[in-house]
Amino acid sequence: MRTLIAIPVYNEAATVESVLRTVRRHAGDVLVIDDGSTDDTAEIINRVRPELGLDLIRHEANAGYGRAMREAFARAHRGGYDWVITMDCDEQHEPGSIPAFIDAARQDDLDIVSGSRYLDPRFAADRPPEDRRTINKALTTEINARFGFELTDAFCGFKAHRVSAMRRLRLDDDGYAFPMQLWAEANAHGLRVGEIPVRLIYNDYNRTFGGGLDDPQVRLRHYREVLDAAIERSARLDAQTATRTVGTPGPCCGGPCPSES
Ligand SMILES: Nc1nc2c(ncn2[C@@H]2O[C@H](COP(=O)(O)OP(=O)(O)OP(=O)(O)O)[C@@H](O)[C@H]2O)c(=O)[nH]1
Ligand SMILES: [Mg+2]
Repeated sequence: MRTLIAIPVYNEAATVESVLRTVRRHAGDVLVIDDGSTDDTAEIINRVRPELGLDLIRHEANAGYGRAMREAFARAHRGGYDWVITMDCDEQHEPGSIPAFIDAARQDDLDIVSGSRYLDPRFAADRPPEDRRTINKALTTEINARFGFELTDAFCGFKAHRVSAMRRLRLDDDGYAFPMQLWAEANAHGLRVGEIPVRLIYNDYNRTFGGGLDDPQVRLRHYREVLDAAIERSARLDAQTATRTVGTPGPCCGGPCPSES
């Protein structure tokens, strides 16, 4: 089972070196997606890259978290990896949990192993800002209600993804709402999703999303819009496929084919 670790990075000069050094202790193949950072992130990555043997995708201009995820899936596919584990670079995800994701993936009964900061109260090291918790709870409840999932954390960026399953999904969101599209497409393609507990770490209460998403109402509305659009699109595409199938005579089952009646 070949696994790639993929880390999206945007302005993480304070933590990028320690995260990459620690990850390297738990993983062989590491991809960094440096997305037009404007602080010292790029210089730091360039300095440690030869020693740590990192694979790198760099954008001159910021393209977004979702874009980075999609590029990680594509690079994992091209590299012939079976699984790609994504994790953040702000020290909210412990590299020491990577073996737990690999073990869960190795069970071979899931397509997405999602970290959850709310699955096991013993893992609740810190308290997230109220707006983060409220929005997470609201959307996680909605996603479970609509897809029949039993998630406890729909927003954790620490996940293991089966590369072949990701290939089947129609993903095109570039921003922070990417997880909404991922869950909708996972449902539409019947993927098996599950969770493992990860530590809830909150070390910087001044972090921002930017792009107007720091207003919780705006952010909630945006996530819902992306979720609704993904659900509506897959329903539309499924309907088109169904119509096409009805239109085209299928393999003859020996009985009178509908098209001939
Ligand atoms: N490639 C890329 N990575 C990004 C972008 N925005 C954020 N990231 C990275 O994605 C990860 C998650 O971003 P965060 O801003 O921490 O998102 P979050 O954890 O939901 O929000 P916080 O609760 O504020 O930490 C971090 O490693 C960021 O550096 C982006 O535009 N492009
Ligand atoms: Mg974070």
